[in-house]
Amino acid sequence: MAKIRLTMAQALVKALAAQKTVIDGETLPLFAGVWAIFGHGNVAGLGEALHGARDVLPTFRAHNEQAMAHAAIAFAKASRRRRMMAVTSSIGPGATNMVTAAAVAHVNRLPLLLLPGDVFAGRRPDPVLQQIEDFGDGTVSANDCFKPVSRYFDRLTRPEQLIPAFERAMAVLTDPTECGPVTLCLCQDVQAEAFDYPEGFFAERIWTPRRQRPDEVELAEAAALLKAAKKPFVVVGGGVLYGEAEAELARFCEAHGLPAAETQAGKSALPFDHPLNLGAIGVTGTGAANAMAGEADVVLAIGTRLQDFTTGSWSLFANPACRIIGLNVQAFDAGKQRAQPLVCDARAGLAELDAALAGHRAPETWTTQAKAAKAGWLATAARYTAAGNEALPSDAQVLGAVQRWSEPSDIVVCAAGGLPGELHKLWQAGAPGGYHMEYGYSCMGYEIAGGLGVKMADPAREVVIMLGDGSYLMMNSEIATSVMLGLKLTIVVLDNRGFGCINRLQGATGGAPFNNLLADSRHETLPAIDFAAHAASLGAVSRKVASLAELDEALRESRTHDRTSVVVIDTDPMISTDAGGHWWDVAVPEISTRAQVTQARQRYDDALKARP
Ligand SMILES: Cc1ncc(C[n+]2csc(CCOP(=O)(O)OP(=O)(O)O)c2C)c(N)n1
Ligand SMILES: [Mg+2]
Repeated sequence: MAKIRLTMAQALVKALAAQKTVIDGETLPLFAGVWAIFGHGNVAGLGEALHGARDVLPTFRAHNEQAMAHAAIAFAKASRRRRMMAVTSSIGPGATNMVTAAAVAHVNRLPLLLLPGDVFAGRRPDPVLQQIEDFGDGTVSANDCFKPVSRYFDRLTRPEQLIPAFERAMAVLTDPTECGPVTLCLCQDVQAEAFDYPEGFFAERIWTPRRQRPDEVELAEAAALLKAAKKPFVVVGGGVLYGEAEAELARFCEAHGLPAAETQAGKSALPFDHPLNLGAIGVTGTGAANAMAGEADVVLAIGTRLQDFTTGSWSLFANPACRIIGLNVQAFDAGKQRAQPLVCDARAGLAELDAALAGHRAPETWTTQAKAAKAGWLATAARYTAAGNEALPSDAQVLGAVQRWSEPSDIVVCAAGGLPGELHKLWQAGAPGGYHMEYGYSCMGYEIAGGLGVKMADPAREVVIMLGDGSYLMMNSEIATSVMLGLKLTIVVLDNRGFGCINRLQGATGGAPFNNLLADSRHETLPAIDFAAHAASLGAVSRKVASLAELDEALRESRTHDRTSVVVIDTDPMISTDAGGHWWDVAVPEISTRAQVTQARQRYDDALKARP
């Protein structure tokens, strides 16, 4: 076979550009681009290669490696794992800056190709600048930190290793079951070394998502459980969106009279006003969903990891007879908590389960009960999101204002703080994908960079980022990148002057107000941070508003801007929506000199005893 002589970095870039996918009949590059911050570990090798390929594989520059990876992760999530991005850093600090983001992708099962530079394979100049030097192991570099947070990890110490490493990387990135971060560490000297690569390595390859069909026995068992159920219930996870199964899900629930509730990742799969959609489930769930989940005797959990927020730390499904059916592409998830596994793709699995149920319907009383519970919850929720006259609005009231202004095609983005709980309970998501919540790792600082990635995936939709002052301060630099790239974001900052949700959690576990709100933290001067001035300095249009009425006006204005706009509003740190929700297992000290802690421990022990 003909050979093409290239450096390893040139070959990698050429191979990346050759990967394609077909979406709605259009052939698109699988990799929409490469985020890059250069240093000595990647500028000469990979930097040269990316420059040569910039017309077929765009390179984007940002300000923080973690943020670049957040943007790439959000791009993949908003693209429903059908497209992805790569991120490259230098060695040392640039590389380890991406470790947290690798964990975000790992938890959320999202494809992300990380390309950190690495030390010299030839070790000639050791220790090179930023090389950590392990005293006992010559093969270790800082990049070994990626191993536990990568689904596939490799270090390229010879240029020809790229061929098998790339194959394995692609297999993981495109496999719905294995999907997650892949780290290819690129030794600096090896990036620059030339090799005769076979021409076929660069052949165009079209990736189509695999739709695994269910096993016959598992399907029969699952159908039997559902047919026998008196109170069947569906939990809708992110796998429904990744499987592009939202239409099948709606049909399935309607055909069999099944009430459903959504996890953070599954929200927006069913229309919020679908009569069988009871909204959020779990710790941040609606009263309606949680009441029904508490009675359910069979729970069909579709495409969910069943993390503690979904299961109320395994106290939510309180019916002693309750059985779970785990419909999941990944056997690891499908069998959790002694579930009846149904290992398959959501769309393929729902179609076959539908056929196996042969028109069977849940008891009419159960479905009717669900519809009534939903109506009751909507009335309750409306009280929390209505505008009031308080000096400081609650997060829910700000959410209400954003909701009333939003359009069905808008995408709301969030990740950490008190807002994820409020949004999960109260936000009425528009079109599928209109609710983008990173709540697998709930990583503060994901929001703005993530919003940028969402906008790149779906430029026609308005992206609205809601975040707290804490998340904003942790990572805001990509506001400047959004302005530079002409990618408009609307950012609403809820400033409650500290880590409001953790302060409330501290109080609930008996703790003294300590080290969460700025006022309760060691200080000489209480900070008065001007977020609007800060955002303006990064190039955004910005405005601080003094009331919900002014917020309405600022939001209306923001829709007319073509530049990123930031609206800041002060909120009450002490209030959150107390309706709905469920117990969450947060361990309280057994011994304390504080009476409040001892009392909280008593409540905790009682809750542990009450668990099913
Ligand atoms: C990177 C990271 N560090 C710490 C946490 C733990 N944590 C969760 S929410 C939170 C406070 C967030 O503050 P803010 O963004 O102001 O939101 P608020 O709680 O005030 O609504 C903290 C510290 C986290 N989720 N992510
Ligand atoms: Mg805050």
